[in-house]
Amino acid sequence: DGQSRPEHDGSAPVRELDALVIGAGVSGMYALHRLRGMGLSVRVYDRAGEVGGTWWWNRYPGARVDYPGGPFYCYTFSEELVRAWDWVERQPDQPAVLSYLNHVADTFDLRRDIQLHTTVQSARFDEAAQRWSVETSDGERISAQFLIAAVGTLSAPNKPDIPGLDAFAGEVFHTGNWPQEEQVEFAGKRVGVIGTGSSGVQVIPHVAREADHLTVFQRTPQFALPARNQPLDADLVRDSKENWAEVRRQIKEYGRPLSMVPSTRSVHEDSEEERLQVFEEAWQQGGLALRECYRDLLTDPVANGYVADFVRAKIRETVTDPEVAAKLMPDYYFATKRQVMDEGYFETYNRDDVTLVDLRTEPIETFTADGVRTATGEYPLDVLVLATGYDAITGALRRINPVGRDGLALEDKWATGSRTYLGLSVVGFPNLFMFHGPESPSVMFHQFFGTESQGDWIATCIGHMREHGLATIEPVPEAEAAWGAEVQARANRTLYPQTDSWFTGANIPGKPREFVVYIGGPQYHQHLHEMAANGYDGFVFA
Ligand code: N01
Repeated sequence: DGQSRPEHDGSAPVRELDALVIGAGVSGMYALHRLRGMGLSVRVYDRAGEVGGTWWWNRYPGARVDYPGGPFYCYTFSEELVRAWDWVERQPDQPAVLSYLNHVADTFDLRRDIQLHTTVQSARFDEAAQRWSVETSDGERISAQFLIAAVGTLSAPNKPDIPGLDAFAGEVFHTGNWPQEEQVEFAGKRVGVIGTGSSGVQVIPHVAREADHLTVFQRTPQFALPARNQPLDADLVRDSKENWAEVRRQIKEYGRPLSMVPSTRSVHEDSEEERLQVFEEAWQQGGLALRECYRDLLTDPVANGYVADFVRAKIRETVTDPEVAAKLMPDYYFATKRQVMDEGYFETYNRDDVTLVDLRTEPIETFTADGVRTATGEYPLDVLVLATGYDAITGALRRINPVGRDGLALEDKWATGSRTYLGLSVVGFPNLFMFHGPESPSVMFHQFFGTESQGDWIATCIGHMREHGLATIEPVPEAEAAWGAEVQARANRTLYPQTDSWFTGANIPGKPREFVVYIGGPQYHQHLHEMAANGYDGFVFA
């Protein structure tokens, strides 16, 4: 714990900390463990009722790790921790991941420095003190040398601005803000789901099985792939535990274990017959196999067209009513939105009690007290599920809106683009560090390893500053500009920026259109640590 000192004006005492961490999810917990281990006073604040971040909030039925993360969806830094935990499924469900994160909190005795049910309301850099001044929802004031944003990439829910939504008299739930205590009952009810991204595609089959009637309101049809979850192979689990150092090395070098590294073959090396065979095998294998069975599916429009046609044919085969199947045909570049995985999603549309509304041809006009009115129909509803996603990557920190030097608010700094240096730091915001910030590999790299790599970098940097008696660190504008250009150049070698998605900010009206993820994760992490070893090129200390 940091020490508190009373203010001269008689107001509440200010808590003094070396580092204040916002968020008690995967990154915030690692930051606490790592920095406290160096002897720093650290405290974590989270508005949630428990640790776990996204895995605490996303309790909707069907929520699970949706790619075959298997025994590798976990922290990698401690072999003891790896050995102490047994994963059961290739794609662990939300309760399993949340239990694991609670186990981590207990193992490393993290809870005593985590303050739950507490929102960080404001953060301002005090130039005279060279420290961050922070206020929380319970009126506490904190002065910290370092402000560490572990706020999550998909944690600021997007509630769409649909006319009349507030007039709807039924229950409304967002998948990312699911009730914690009560069980949501769908039985005997008419339920609407808006959104067919990863969350919608996971929740829809569950709701369909329970509800009296389900209406899905779809704006963009999806290239969902079969997840094909299964129990974990005992040999794989044993081998990975026994050889964890090697597993970790592979994750560091390739972003994943070698057995899961994408093919280096081009689609153009194969005949049509061979290609279809490769696609079919990958489809049967499930998970990300189809996206990764050739190296050029995400860079070459022709290659992408082949696999897109293959998936569209699979959807047509699965959905019995051709008119419904036609509405489900995706028409963006395959896999350029975050890949959606499904467990019986398309089959759900063969049920008599499920209706698909295509919002492109039949837009919502308004919500009423009883349901939805579209251009051509009325859909009475008792319950509405918003699976409408997030103000991703930048939204959570922008909502806190830290104020840096010269009164510069982050919202203004990022009004035309989320400029950062290395996705970790921002010009004008000394001693602010971000986990998985914009322009870092964030959601396109092993989440836990990425956290550890950034957390280790932050810890080393703070150690360096203490050793040399330095009060602040901040990137220089040239480094920030060059990094932004590098991130965009890498993205532009792929088809990703050509699709409207949360990767590009296109899902939030008014958000700057830019590709906010650094593609090329392993190189990022190498670069990060080499740069530190070479004297923190691009930063100034004071
Ligand atoms: O959100 P999304 P999500 N009117 O933004 C639609 C991770 N995740 O919560 O595509 C009508 O992908 C929107 O339509 P469109 C994963 O990284 C992981 O599903 O913008 N519709 C879209 O269909 C994922 O990518 C797991 O045209 C509106 C949907 O809502 C990320 O979280 C599970 C609308 C939003 O899809 C976000 O996924 C779940 C409007 N006004 C999520 N506004 C794992 O299992 C939005 N939509 C690990």
